[in-house]
Amino acid sequence: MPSYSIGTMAVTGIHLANLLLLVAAAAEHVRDLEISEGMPVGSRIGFIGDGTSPDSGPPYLVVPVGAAVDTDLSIDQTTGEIKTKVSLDRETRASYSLVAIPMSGDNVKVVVKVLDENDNSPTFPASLVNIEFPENTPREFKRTLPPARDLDLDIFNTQKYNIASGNVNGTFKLSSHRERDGVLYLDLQINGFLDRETCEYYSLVIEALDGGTPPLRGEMTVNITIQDVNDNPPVFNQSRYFASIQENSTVGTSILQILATDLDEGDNAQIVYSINRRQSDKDMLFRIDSSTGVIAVNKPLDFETKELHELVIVARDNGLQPLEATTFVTIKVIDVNDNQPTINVIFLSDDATPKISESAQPGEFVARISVHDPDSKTEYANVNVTLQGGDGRFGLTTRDNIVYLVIVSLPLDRELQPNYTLNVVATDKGTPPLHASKMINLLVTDVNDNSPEFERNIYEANVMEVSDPGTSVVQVYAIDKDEGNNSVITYSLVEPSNANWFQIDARSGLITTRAHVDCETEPLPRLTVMATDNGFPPLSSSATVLVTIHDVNDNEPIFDQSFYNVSVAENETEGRCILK
Ligand SMILES: *[C@@H]1O[C@H](CO)[C@@H](O)[C@H](O)[C@H]1NC(C)=O
Ligand SMILES: *[C@@H]1O[C@H](CO)[C@@H](O)[C@H](O)[C@H]1NC(C)=O
Ligand SMILES: *[C@@H]1O[C@H](CO)[C@@H](O)[C@H](O)[C@H]1NC(C)=O
Ligand SMILES: *[C@@H]1O[C@H](CO)[C@@H](O)[C@H](O)[C@H]1NC(C)=O
Ligand SMILES: *[C@@H]1O[C@H](CO)[C@@H](O)[C@H](O)[C@H]1NC(C)=O
Ligand SMILES: *[C@@H]1O[C@H](CO)[C@@H](O)[C@H](O)[C@H]1NC(C)=O
Ligand SMILES: *[C@@H]1O[C@H](CO)[C@@H](O)[C@H](O)[C@H]1NC(C)=O
Ligand SMILES: CC(=O)N[C@H]1CO[C@H](CO)[C@@H](O)[C@@H]1O
Ligand SMILES: CC(=O)N[C@H]1CO[C@H](CO)[C@@H](O)[C@@H]1O
Repeated sequence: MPSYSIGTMAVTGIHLANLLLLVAAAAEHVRDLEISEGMPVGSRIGFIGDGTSPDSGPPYLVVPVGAAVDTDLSIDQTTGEIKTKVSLDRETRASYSLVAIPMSGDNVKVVVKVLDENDNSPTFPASLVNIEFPENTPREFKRTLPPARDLDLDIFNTQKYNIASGNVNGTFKLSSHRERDGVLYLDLQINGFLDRETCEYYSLVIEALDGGTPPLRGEMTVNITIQDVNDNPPVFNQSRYFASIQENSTVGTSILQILATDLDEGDNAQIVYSINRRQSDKDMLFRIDSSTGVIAVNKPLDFETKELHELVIVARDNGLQPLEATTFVTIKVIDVNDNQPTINVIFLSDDATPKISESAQPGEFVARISVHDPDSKTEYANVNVTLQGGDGRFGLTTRDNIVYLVIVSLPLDRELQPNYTLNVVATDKGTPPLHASKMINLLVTDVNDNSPEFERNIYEANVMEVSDPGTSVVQVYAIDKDEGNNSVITYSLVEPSNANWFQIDARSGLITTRAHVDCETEPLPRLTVMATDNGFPPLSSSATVLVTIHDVNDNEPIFDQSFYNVSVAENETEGRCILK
């Protein structure tokens, strides 16, 4: 047997191995001791001998079997008392083993078991966890959270989790289960509906409790961000929109702005406006700014073509699966007085030319006038028609204020006034009113209402009895105020009393002798000339021609001598009578 040495410090590796062999061979008793962890330094654990009281047998030679016996325990080799050298921590070392070899008797194997105390709280690996859920995440969906760990055992380990705060409306709940490794695993579960538009952020404080009395506690903040899902369609701020625009507005003029909003966020809330051309505004008279919603004139407008435009406007968000909304925009085009009334005149003469017979009776129709006002929907309405000119001889009549008739109101006389200038004026009721006028040059046509008129009622003429046939006597002249054939005059002689002495040229009115006149038969012949026009029926008038026929001297003149011989001196003065 080797010599004893006190304590274990001197025991070398070789010696220890030998001792262990010795211990193993000699061990007979086992002494189990217990002490709670965390007891103050110097607390008695027990005695080697019988565990509770000092021994008589020692001193012992103590041989540590496990580690840390020397540093954590103090062993009185005389009394066999074992005390704590430090405050023991089960979580660091749960048991100590040593072999005590007495001077005599059996070896005692001592095992000191450190009993667990609730000296550790449940602890989460991180104090803040950020997680995200899409807003349409279904109920009961689970997300595993990092579990809290507690180094203590059994009841002193983590026993449950609670949501300590932040669980608005009970939106979340927790579930947990313990695995074989003793860890209480934690799941966050959705208990209600996630709607980012109602609440986009939750901050939950989750506590973990162990089973101590009182329980120890650890906590963790879970920062939950609700991610947007395109679950809201755009919404217009009005169900209908109305606007009006002047028809002469230039291209590009803004008419109105519409607005749609989307409760979602990001692209899901970004709105693109468009005009549904399949259902409206196929002619592309309007355009809309896709981002601002401003509707503007795209092409020139015309009230007369279309007065009311109904646009179907679509607002679509920019989500991956876009949602859209539709609204209606009514645009009224305001009439601007840009169209003159047009005047249509139809003349009621036989050949539809502007003329009226001078024989027309008051009330007789001259022309039909209709006025078209393109600015007005109803064709001829709202137009005031007046007639100017015509010296009051013409008037307007209408039964329906749509068609007007120009009528003769006073008798006409072409010979006084052969034509009239009439002015038809149409005025519409626009502001300012527009005028349209039309000049009519109305010709008064002739009627054979005037007889030819001789310059004189009585013509006087002289004719020598000896005159040859064909000698001019006198020229008569008549005029006719009518025109055309109505004024073409034919002259004639009424069957004369002295047959065949005179004749008249039908065109010129020149009266000539036709034969030898004889003073002794009729010294003062009286002729009646007729002037007849070419009208239908013809009119005529007459005049009288008084002719004087002169007698001729029958005796021839006789000279008193048949030969006259007279002598004249050469220096005779001029002018002196030389012969009679
Ligand atoms: C909680 O519920 C109330 C009543 O239903 C509701 O008005 C409120 O918006 C909810 N809050 C959250 C954050 O869900
Ligand atoms: C929660 O998370 C969001 C982003 O996920 C972050 O902006 C916010 O600051 C966090 N809150 C806290 C208290 O950490
Ligand atoms: C449209 O017409 C009105 C009335 O004639 C006029 O006052 C206005 O200046 C016009 N506008 C344009 C853009 O031509
Ligand atoms: C709707 O939005 C448009 C454009 O911003 C605005 O002019 C209009 O006044 C809004 N309508 C209502 C009822 O708020
Ligand atoms: C037409 O105009 C005339 C002259 O200006 C006026 O006296 C008359 O009252 C008007 N008629 C209508 C129907 O406006
Ligand atoms: C209208 O009559 C006048 C005389 O009153 C005449 O000078 C003019 O030439 C005539 N115009 C037409 C077109 O007949
Ligand atoms: C005038 O009379 C002649 C002969 O009678 C006839 O041929 C002509 O057509 C007439 N002219 C008119 C304008 O009536
Ligand atoms: C022709 C003729 O008889 N002539 C005469 C005219 O008179 C002179 C004189 O008196 C005569 O000498 C002419 O013979
Ligand atoms: C008139 C006149 O002078 N007669 C004269 C002509 O000539 C002769 C002769 O010379 C005169 O005697 C006339 O007197």
